[in-house]
Amino acid sequence: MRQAGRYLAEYRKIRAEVGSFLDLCYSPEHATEVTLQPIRRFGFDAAILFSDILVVPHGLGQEVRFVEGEGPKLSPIRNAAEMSGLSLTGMQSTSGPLEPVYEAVGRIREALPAETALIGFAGAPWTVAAYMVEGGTSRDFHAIKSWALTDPDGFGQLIDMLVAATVEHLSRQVSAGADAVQIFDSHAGVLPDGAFEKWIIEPTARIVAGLRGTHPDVPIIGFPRGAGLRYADYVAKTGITAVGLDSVVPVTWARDALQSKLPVQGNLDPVYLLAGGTKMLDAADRILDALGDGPMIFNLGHGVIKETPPEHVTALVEHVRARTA
Ligand code: 1CP
Repeated sequence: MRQAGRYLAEYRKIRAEVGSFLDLCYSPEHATEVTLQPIRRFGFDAAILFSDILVVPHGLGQEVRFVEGEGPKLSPIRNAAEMSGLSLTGMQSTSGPLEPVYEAVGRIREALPAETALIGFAGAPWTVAAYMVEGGTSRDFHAIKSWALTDPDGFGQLIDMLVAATVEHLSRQVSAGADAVQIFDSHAGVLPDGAFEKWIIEPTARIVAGLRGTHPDVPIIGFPRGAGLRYADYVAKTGITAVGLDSVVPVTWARDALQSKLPVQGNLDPVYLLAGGTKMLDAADRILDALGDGPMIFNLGHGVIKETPPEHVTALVEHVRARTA
């Protein structure tokens, strides 16, 4: 969960040298370096590719910028007619705009120790569409929800395009050396009941099936953040290999309803990592007490907060390693 990033001085140094965030994502040399930094410092079991979910809209032809201190800015697409500037051609070509990302994957796999897994990733269609339709980060998701709930056929065209682009994007990462992939549906929790199946579960199931067509055995981790009780349906119907738990899912429920079926990942609230000390270690213990006897990947429930002292990460890793040795 954002193991690379601004909480690390070595990241800030590279970021300042390269300039813009997207330039960093598209520089194989520098993206490789910042992916390896947390592995060198903390010795995690897996690295996650340094990239962003918004390279896909960029690959489809939408204007994407990252404004310092404000986050992503996109030229919003609010109806099917406004999709005319988008095309799958770049994503499907072997000389498209995302080639530097796949080159980085190959370089990272080569540089990592054999026992360290490399995780590739993409945003799920709903979450990526949220940025494409809202034009950036949103608080209430009114624009995308209005389009999806009132014009499902038109909105479905955008989702269909994102399903195809995501299968391509993940498949290329696996071909280049990713050992597993994660599908981030960070905004899955904002849909009303009834729409979750159509815009979260179905597109994810199609991506899983599509990726299994080219890479039958690659582990696929799904992360439907905020899904609540609908986690159970998501696990039953998407075909994912493992599921990422957000920080609000009760761990004993997750153990009984989910971990009995597949490995779970999560779910320490990043605020504990920011706080450090015994509060952090106690919170980690509660997760390990509930989930430690079944298949699990210890992780955060969301991204590392930028003010987090790196020493807290070191202390957490030592604690979890000692308990699971
Ligand atoms: O200026 C900087 O250096 C940018 C901060 C940053 C970083 C480090 C952004 C901007 N993206 C990233 C990298 C990133 N993004 C990774 C890298 C790998 C790692 O974990 O080390 C990953 C997996 C993502 C995925 C991502 N991007 C998600 C899904 C996961 C999540 O956090 O929910 C989302 C929603 C984004 C969009 C995004 N990227 C960046 C920003 C500021 C945002 C908007 C976030 C929001 O709307 O709140």
